[in-house]
Amino acid sequence: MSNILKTPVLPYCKGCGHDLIAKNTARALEDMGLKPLDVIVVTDIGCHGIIDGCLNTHTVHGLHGRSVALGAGIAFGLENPEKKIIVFIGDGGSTIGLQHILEAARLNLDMTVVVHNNMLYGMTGGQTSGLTPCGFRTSTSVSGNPWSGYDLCALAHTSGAAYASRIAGIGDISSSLGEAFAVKGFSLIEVIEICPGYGVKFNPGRKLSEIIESSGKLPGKWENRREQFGGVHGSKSGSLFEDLDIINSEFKSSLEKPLSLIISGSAGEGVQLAAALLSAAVVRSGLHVTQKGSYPVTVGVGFSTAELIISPFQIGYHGIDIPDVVVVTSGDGLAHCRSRIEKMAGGILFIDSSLQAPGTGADVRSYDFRSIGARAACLYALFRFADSTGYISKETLYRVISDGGLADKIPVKRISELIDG
Ligand SMILES: Cc1ncc(C[n+]2csc(CCOP(=O)(O)OP(=O)(O)O)c2C)c(N)n1
Ligand SMILES: [Mg+2]
Repeated sequence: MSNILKTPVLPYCKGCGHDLIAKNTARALEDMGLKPLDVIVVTDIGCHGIIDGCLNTHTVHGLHGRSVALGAGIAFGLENPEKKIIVFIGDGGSTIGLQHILEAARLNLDMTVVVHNNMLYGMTGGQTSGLTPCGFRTSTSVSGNPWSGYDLCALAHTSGAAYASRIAGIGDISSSLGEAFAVKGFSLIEVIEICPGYGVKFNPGRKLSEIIESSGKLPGKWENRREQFGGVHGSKSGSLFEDLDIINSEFKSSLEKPLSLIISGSAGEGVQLAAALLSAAVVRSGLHVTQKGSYPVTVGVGFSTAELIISPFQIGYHGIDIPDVVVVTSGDGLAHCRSRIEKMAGGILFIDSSLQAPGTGADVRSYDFRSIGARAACLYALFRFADSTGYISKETLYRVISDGGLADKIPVKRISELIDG
């Protein structure tokens, strides 16, 4: 009795090649001395996929066509190179998710894909798949498939698979499976079968060997001598936060409740940079902040808007409906947030003096922000915000600029003259 399989009676139709593959897979793994938990089987959607419940191995059931991508993810993350990753997939799934196979082959990830090629979509009623041979009858090609199927082994081989083989699903295939399992790197083994439910019914009297012969996709083995992907096994990238500088809070703020701030100007005029500098100053002041940028996909033209929530408390949601404060430095910026400015019943609107402020309940404060030059207008406006609200000190902003090495690039002196007179 197999220790890989929970039961000798598998839930397949009588005569199904999937049964042969499952039993021979178990035999091959046992011959290799692998214990059930040394093996991770990822199955796809389809008749072959119902094997999960019969396996003592680790199992993951994927979405249709995506099981190779799941297997690839496991290969990338797995720290123990002794574990064996096997993906079970049908002819339907392997052509629906063909690119996942080609990518895993191209990277030569350490895994084996077993393609259960019964030449049609078995589970859903016998429809034609991308591997159905020319002339083979299915429920959707009643007079025979007019096209030939992909040569999956050739595709895997030319994509870089260390090993690809095609065999007929007849007799003891455990040594062929074992050969594929033993490969270090990406191996694919395509097992050709006839679905006893639909293949036999639609193609009476045809023999598997004759179908294989006339398909032109003959059994064979194709190898590439290459190293398995070097990045695999234990070389996971660290936390993305590890590389970030810790910002210490060394200044104080008088802000007692959350404040929502929209900064809106034109692309290329430093809106996002100014918002990032203000955010850093906010953190230095012992507060929390979220920053969200929005701009057209063509990033070089049109508006550029940053939305900030500044709060003495942790922020659970970064969306802003009606803002407390809006800073507008250009016509593009005004057009983008005009409707929200109009909805403001209070708060403050800082707006460039070249622009006509919309009707709003906000306190409108107009300054010639652009006099300092378009690229620094937004930052100058944020100094005005800091100066008139007092939530963030100007000192904190100056410190963020100089610590960021930006003192030469930003007209700090001119800003200071304009603000402090
Ligand atoms: C994304 C998605 N598309 C379609 C289906 C419907 N569906 C379920 S099984 C199947 C066919 C499976 O055929 P194959 O991969 O050849 O496996 P077999 O049943 O023949 O073993 C399809 C199309 C699905 N479950 N999910
Ligand atoms: Mg199939």
